[in-house]
Amino acid sequence: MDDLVAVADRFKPSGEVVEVREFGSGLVNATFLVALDSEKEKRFILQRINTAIFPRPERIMGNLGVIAGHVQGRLKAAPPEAGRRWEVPRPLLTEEGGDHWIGPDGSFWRAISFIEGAQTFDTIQDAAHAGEVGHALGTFQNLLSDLPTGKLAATLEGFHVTPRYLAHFDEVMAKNRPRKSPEMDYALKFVAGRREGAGLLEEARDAGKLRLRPIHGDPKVNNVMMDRATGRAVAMIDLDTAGPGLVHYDIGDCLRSGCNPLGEETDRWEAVRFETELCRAVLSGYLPAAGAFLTEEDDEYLCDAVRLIAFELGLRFLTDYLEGDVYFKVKEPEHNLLRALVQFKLTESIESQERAIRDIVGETR
Ligand code: GN1
Ligand code: MG
Repeated sequence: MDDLVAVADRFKPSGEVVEVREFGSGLVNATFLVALDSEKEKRFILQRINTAIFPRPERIMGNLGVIAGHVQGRLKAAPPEAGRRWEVPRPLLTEEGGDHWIGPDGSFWRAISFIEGAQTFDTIQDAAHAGEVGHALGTFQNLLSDLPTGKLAATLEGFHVTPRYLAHFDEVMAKNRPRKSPEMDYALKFVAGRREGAGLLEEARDAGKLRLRPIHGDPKVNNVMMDRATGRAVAMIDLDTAGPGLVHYDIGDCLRSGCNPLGEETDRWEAVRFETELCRAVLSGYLPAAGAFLTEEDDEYLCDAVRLIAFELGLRFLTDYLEGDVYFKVKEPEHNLLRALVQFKLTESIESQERAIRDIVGETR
């Protein structure tokens, strides 16, 4: 703990560090909430970036600076409508003026401002919450829609390119023989039956039908901060994967997360369902906030995107389970297998309701 206080001390905006405690439910980085005895900034977020996963963490910080600057400019020119606020996490600087600090052991630390008066939820609460989650993603993308993608760096090369995850799964399978169980059997059959079509979004991009834009990369429910008083979305946090990408990755991820009321950590995987009424709510919040940049061709791929991103996340969890949990943090040995089953059940539910989802996309546009 003393060490953490010393690290936090390097970033403190004012006052003394009174407490550092673990915070949030992220699966990759180590996150802490730092409390200060200060009148000004009372707390901030301190994180140790997992450099085994993010090999170029300085790119994350570069993007964060570019995004914060751009969005602040846009908000100055056109503030949010009455009754709403919109905030962007800001990087805090060290005394030397750097946006990160590298520890003697090579660990990469950064600090970001805390958004006061707001909270996150790990699972979707109701349709109003779903609408706000959609609104948050649309607002985020809209505020960056005039930022040239060249200004943002890729922090994880090919992050949502599903065929890459299939190739990695094959490599891992070639080296490991999974223990037999009905669940593993289901999971392996599930993947085998969905190899075709995994490259749909990439093919559409290569054919010039979809193009790269600034995206968030990880817009799941608990990355949207909700105002405690008004219940409205106030910020998208965790910008580590923000960069150039297809907006479809974002919409797909937001829907796979926002339309699964049991949440991605449930142990009732067989009961997992994609709720189309929540899908309607997310899209009804998303589309007006996103504004004019979506084309008809974009619409065409929205339904495929949600199916693909749910499948991709399941495949990532399954691969990590087979590889010995080298990527996602786990609380128990079968955790990643269970997470994979949740996403596969969700994918199945999306597949079986494709017609209804396509209709909702049409109706909410
Ligand atoms: C990881 O670490 P966290 O919780 O922000 C992952 C996302 C997954 C998510 C699933 C860099 O995000 O892609 O959708 O877990 N982030 C990375 O909860 O791989
Ligand atoms: Mg994340």
